[in-house]
Amino acid sequence: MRTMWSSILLPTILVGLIYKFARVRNGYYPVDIVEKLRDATMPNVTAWMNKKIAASTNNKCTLENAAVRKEWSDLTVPEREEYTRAVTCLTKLPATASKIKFPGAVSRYDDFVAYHMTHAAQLHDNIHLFAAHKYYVWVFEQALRNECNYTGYQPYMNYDRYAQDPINSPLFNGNASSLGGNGAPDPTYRGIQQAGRTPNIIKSGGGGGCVTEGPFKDMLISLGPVSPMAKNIPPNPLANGTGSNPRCLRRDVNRNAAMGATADRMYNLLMEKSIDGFYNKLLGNPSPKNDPYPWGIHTAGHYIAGLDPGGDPSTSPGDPAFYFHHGALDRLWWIWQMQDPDTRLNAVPGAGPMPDMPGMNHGGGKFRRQSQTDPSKAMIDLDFLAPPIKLFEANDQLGGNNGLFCYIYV
Ligand SMILES: *[C@@H]1O[C@H](CO)[C@@H](O)[C@H](O)[C@H]1NC(C)=O
Ligand SMILES: *[C@@H]1O[C@H](CO)[C@@H](O)[C@H](O)[C@H]1NC(C)=O
Ligand SMILES: *[C@@H]1O[C@H](CO)[C@@H](O)[C@H](O)[C@H]1NC(C)=O
Ligand SMILES: *[C@@H]1O[C@H](CO)[C@@H](O)[C@H](O)[C@H]1NC(C)=O
Ligand SMILES: [Cu+2]
Repeated sequence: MRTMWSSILLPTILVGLIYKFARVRNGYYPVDIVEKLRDATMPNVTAWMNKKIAASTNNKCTLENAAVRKEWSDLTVPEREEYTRAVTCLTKLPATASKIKFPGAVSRYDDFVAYHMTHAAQLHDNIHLFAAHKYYVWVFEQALRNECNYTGYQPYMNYDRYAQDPINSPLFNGNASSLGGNGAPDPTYRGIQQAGRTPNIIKSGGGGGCVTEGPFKDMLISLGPVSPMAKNIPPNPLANGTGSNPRCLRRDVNRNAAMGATADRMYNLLMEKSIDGFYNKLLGNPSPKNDPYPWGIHTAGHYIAGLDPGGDPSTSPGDPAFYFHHGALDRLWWIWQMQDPDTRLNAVPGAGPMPDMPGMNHGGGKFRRQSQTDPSKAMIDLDFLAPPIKLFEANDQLGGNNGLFCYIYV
């Protein structure tokens, strides 16, 4: 059956794929081992999609009509500027979050920070880390497109392209088509402690103060901090961090962090056979030995542009770089899943009882208890950002959520 469908559908799929693969790669960067693996995985993706189409479970999503999320440097300069303009637009639209619960939420952009800062524990538990962030980034992408007329899709960062010299990269060189530059030097900022690792600190990259260049130099940070990463960040007037605390975007663009996410490390992660292995290695558990940058890719990616709010686990989406990092993790998860979609699509890390997203009344208590033993019953609750969906809907970016999820990474 599968072979028959493959051969029947091949011509149309090929037309689609040729179109998709006609991506403009930035020739400055050599093709890396993860890009090669992704390309080598595409026939498996095609075969799997053909099977879904044959079974009518693709919800109208095909490789031809899928959105394409691209790497930042592969976008043209006008495309990069369109993206940062759309983000700035969200920072100018009014917040929809409750003024009582989040008096410091000023803008539509802040809505996402407000949600993340109050759901950080659940967003990052073993069952939700991948799927809830997938949904969250997708909802952000929808806001850019639907509320700010952005015509592209959420870009991701290929850490490997920037690891050696992030400050002079198209992502953080501070020019008009970057995400802004490093923060001004703050000698009081020493870096991020990494308990239990050797070395046990991601040393400062020399920044730490306000971002002074690029499209986000005037960005108003208001929510937080919850876990201040440096001494000179003013405390929030409310204990829970939701009060109004207007201040600048502070950054430490950091090579020491970025070097923990090079292509060899990503590839090594992708070679993990089990979802637990993939999850633990992503988080750097156990800490790699004899590695000068033993952070794990999740931590490395957050501290490429750490500080305030980028380095604060609760309010990190307040730095636009967050969406590039979580897009990148989503891409790695997808490449990992697609090595063997039949068994990996709905693989969920963590054996035994699973946590669930508290404060979630949508399914009722009974529903919640079931989800603790059966991940197929678990939900993702984005509260005021978007309707709740089943966890497994977000595991599938090619047809999940009634086909609303339909995108690939190139
Ligand atoms: C934060 O604390 C303030 C003051 O106690 C409270 O009014 C507000 O509802 C809290 N916000 C959240 C999201 O819990
Ligand atoms: C988006 O485009 C529509 C239609 O042209 C326009 O009415 C609206 O003001 C635009 N929104 C923004 C935020 O620019
Ligand atoms: C900003 O940097 C990028 C990447 O190096 C470059 O392509 C672009 O032309 C620069 N833009 C300006 C205005 O200097
Ligand atoms: C493609 O799928 C086959 C069969 O599941 C698997 O053995 C192979 O490793 C996959 N290749 C890639 C590059 O994902
Ligand atoms: Cu998060």
